[in-house]
Amino acid sequence: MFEKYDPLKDEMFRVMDDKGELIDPKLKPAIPDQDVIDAYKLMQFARTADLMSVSYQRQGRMLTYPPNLGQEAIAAAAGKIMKPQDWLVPAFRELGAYLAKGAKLSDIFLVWGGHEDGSRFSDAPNFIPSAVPIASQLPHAVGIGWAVNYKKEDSVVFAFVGDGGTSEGDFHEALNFAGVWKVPVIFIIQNNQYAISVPVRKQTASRNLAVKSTAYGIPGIKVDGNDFFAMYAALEEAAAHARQGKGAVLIEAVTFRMGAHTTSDDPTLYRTKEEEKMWAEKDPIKRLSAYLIARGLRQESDDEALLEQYKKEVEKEFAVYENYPPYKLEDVFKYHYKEMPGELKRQQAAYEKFLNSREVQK
Ligand SMILES: Cc1ncc(C[n+]2csc(CCOP(=O)(O)OP(=O)(O)O)c2C)c(N)n1
Ligand SMILES: [Mg+2]
Repeated sequence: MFEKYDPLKDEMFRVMDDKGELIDPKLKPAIPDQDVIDAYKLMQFARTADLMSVSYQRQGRMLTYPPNLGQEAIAAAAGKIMKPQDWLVPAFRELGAYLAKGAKLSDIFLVWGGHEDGSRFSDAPNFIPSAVPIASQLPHAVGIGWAVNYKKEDSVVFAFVGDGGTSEGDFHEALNFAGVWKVPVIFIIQNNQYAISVPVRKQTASRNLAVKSTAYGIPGIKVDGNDFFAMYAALEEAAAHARQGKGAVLIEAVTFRMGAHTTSDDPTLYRTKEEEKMWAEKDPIKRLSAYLIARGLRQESDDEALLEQYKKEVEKEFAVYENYPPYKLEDVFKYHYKEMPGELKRQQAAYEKFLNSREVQK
């Protein structure tokens, strides 16, 4: 697959068209119908949680939130391919992968509510916290991959980054070492066309993002990220490649962020209605839904009850988050070092004094 879709040829791997019809049945990965239904449900659950998160934030009940709307197929496919011993090294826009890894939604809410306890993801082993400093997670992913090789473990590292992240030095350093050390890391670029307001065409002069793998001597492939089957097939092959000791793979998943960058962004300032409409036609949930309906694996009317049930589940998880004990001031300081150095102690004391000052009290 990686030779056939050599990124230098700039061809995009697709299995389904925009209407959810198979382009060529031979391309469809061997995946049981029930797994496809489960993936569809995960995508719907993630979307429900996503839309509700934006609304909670608007009600002033959450600090910030980066919408995943339109990108759900990528995380759902990764969720299906990841095994329990595999590592998830996230960026911050792959909610479905967090959930598939076993993270509780209430913990994810804690993260976006600014509470450090959420980042522990105690029910999800081999999962490191979300990385807001863009691409800083990728050298960590390579380090984990190196440790996996050193310990002769059977784990693959699934590392996420955005299109904007490919311009960071960390991205290039990570890919370079990944190539040299042959680490079992799958780099998944979610090319959602924008880095906040910067379109991908202003980000790079490369003909696509997958091609960046070529310079580092690792296979790369450009995939339709709104096509669940294409993402599943590419990730399955990449995971087999990594597990066989052949090293890293770079996947460019072409998608679109249908929502805002975060809840503090207004995309109407930098993109057009036509562009949004064009991408709405490629909505990954609509496409998988059409596929399942055409095969009699579900009915359109099933969604109403499903979404009602999901809304209730999300409300329950949100209540856990809202009733969680407040953030302790010392938490801001205590996670940096095993033992807090004097300078940090001084900063903590100064901050406590500030919070108790008359200026803040009024
Ligand atoms: C090192 C660094 N620089 C800048 C920022 C501010 N910032 C947050 S998200 C973002 C854009 C990221 O774009 P992309 O990598 O495409 O990911 P997306 O948000 O589209 O998922 C920027 C510049 C940051 N968080 N870290
Ligand atoms: Mg982006």
